[in-house]
Amino acid sequence: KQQRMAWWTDSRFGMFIHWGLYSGAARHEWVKHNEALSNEDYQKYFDAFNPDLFEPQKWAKEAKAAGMKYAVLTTKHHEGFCLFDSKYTDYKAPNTQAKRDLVREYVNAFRAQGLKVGFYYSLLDWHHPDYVMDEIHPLMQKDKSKEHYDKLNKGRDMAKYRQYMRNQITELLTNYGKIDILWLDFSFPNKEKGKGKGKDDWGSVELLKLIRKLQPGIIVDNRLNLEEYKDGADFETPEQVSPKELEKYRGHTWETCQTFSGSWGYYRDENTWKTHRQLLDLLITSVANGGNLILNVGPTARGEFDYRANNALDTMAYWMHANNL
Ligand code: FUL
Repeated sequence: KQQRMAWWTDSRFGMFIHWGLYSGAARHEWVKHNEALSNEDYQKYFDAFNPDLFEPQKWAKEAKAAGMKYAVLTTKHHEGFCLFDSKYTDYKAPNTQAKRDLVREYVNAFRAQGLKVGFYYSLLDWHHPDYVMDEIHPLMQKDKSKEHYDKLNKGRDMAKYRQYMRNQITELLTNYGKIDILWLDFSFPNKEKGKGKGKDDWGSVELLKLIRKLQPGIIVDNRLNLEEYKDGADFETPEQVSPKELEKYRGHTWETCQTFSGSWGYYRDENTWKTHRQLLDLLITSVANGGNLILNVGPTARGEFDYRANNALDTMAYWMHANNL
């Protein structure tokens, strides 16, 4: 395992990319849940999705200049929309005005810059017809009664959804060459506490076996929450923690994921952007405590980085350059 992790530990800095239909809503990647939008409400973001400014080569160059050594892209986020060409769904980029597999272009562009390539894949799926709804499903907010859930879930079958995930993960880990990281998101560790779904709902153990078989060198995050299973996770994922809290992770293998502002998806009107000083502080503190930082960019639905993201990345690039890093 140590050998498998060597490049990752050495890299220290990566780029997270959250991109999907929610980028068009431009107000948080959880918008479907937060506003309890139905599939019909949400359809307009699919119809309007047209990434005419998508140039992944630009993204890759910016990542490289900022000193990042790897990237992780949301191939499918909780909304269920796939940026890749999957045989198992119509809810995918090739069926939008994009008319093509955007994951493939990302992979090619980042590899061409010598960066390692990772995939984020959401276990949650707010679109799949077999996905059994629960309290973190978007429709829950309207009516919390058991009767309502039973009605919604009639005919839904998690076994079929598990098969769908296995099929899609097989596609992702077969059709794009060597994939360096798989970032699965997310499972609740204590399902008994009554929240969300746990390892049996996802078929986590089986899923992980499949992943390791298809890509023996791949590095997998810890969000399957398989504590009892030794090979269950390669790194911990402290999310949006303060630089001070990072001290707690010393001695562990970890990557802190952080946003420029409060959300992961593009949120046009959000004004809580971290200062460049704060971003550098996060990077320095992560490295000083023996961990990685994966900094997130939420591109617009047209496929470009917001000017505030570009400015921040430029500052990081300048700082790297000034320090001969
Ligand atoms: C969380 C997700 O719910 C967020 O939307 C985001 O993807 C973050 C990295 O992980 O669990």
